[in-house]
Amino acid sequence: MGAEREKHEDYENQPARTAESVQPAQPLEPTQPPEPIQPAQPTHTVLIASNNQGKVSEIVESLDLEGWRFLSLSDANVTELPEETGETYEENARIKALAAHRQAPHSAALADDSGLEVDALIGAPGVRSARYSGEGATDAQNTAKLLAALEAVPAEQRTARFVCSLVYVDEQGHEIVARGVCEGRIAREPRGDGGFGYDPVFLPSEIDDGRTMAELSAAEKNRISHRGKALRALRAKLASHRKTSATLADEGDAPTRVIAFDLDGTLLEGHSPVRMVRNLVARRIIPYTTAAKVLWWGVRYRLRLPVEQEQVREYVFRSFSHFPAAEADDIMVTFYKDDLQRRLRPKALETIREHQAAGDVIVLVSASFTPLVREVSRDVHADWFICTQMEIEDGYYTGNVEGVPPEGAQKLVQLTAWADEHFGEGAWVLGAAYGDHRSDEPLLAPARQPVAVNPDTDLERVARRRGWQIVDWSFEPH
Ligand code: ITT
Repeated sequence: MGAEREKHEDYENQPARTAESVQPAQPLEPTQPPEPIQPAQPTHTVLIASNNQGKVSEIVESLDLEGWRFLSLSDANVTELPEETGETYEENARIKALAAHRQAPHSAALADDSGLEVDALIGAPGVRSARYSGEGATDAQNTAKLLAALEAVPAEQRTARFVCSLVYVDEQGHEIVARGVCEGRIAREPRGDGGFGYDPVFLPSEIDDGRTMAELSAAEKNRISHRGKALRALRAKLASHRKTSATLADEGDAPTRVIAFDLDGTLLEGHSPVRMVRNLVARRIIPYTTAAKVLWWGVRYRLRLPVEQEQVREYVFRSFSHFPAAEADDIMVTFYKDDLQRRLRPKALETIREHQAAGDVIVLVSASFTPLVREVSRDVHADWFICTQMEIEDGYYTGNVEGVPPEGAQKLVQLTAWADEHFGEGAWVLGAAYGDHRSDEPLLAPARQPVAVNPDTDLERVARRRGWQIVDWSFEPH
């Protein structure tokens, strides 16, 4: 762990590797001729959010991506993961990945949640697999309980499957999810000492020679296992995000069409930070004095009087400074579900679906905050989002912004940087851009199809002068 991984261009066709074959990259000899210039590949540090050493080694062996290095929880000084309160593997994996990401915000995080589902036990132990025979249970105790529960169950009814969900969260909080399933049956007694967990009693259907999962080599398990499948799906998704211009040019692809959507007043009926403050006041999370300042800010924004975006951020996030960032994020997600989710404009959703059907890449570009924009992005199945990231120190929001917030001309700057990195300079076009506010003009101007959505008077004037499309997406949320 912690070592730079070897480079591989073709993620899908790599040979299976063993733990011994993983070597730190060797420094170049000074006498070697210079390498031809390659498109820059960023180095990513990925924190594996798991205390299960069996999982960690399987993940590190399978996920050897170019320019990546892996850290364990102890490498990153992350002492504990939160309770797994989700009802699905994906929810639990997200809880672990986000918690690790918050404690080490400069790294990406990857979490696995997995389990064994036995048909004769109506899907048990499922998400409770690690705790089947109680908190802190050992693999041997869990396996013994399982065999006892199935004692009277005949061979043909001992069908089961391992399921794995992976949640990967990158440095900016963007999420990629992947899943894998491995079908099999439960043996009568444990055999083999490879793998971990329920492997000694699991007879995988894909290698039907009587061996349990614990009797397979690491490479055999990786080929058929739920985790191996989920990791391959994740690698493919990661690879498609990292396609370079060289690859696109080689394939002779048409340029990728990127479609940019602003959030507040465009996708959403309303302004998310202002609505959130109202909600937080009603829930007594922030004081009335702060609320008054933010609401006054909102009035000035609507009246197009000069406003300082950073003021509203500071008001909101200073109120959060006495909660751990994880709790503050949960508060924001609850607000999204209670309020913002039903304010997503149906016409916006329909437009996104049309672009998706045409194979376009959807990117949300919003000055609103990560937990809110991430939820919208998930709901509309956007390919990416760019938003304001607030600084976290020692697990608490400081009220300062991390980096530069995407507002005004920065929306286009950050979208261009992202698309150049992912598709290659010159290999993508801004197919369409949707915005509502005069500050969205720099984002809309270079788009092949600029669309002013319920624009304010300034943007409407520009749109009329330049012949941009103007649409009315307003609706009454209930
Ligand atoms: P982390 O949460 O720290 O990652 P954990 O072991 O608690 O580790 P889970 O909550 O995801 O992880 O529980 C998964 C349990 O499912 C695991 O402890 C095993 O009992 C079982 N399991 C998952 N994958 C398995 C595999 O490949 N082979 C055998 N058992 C597995």
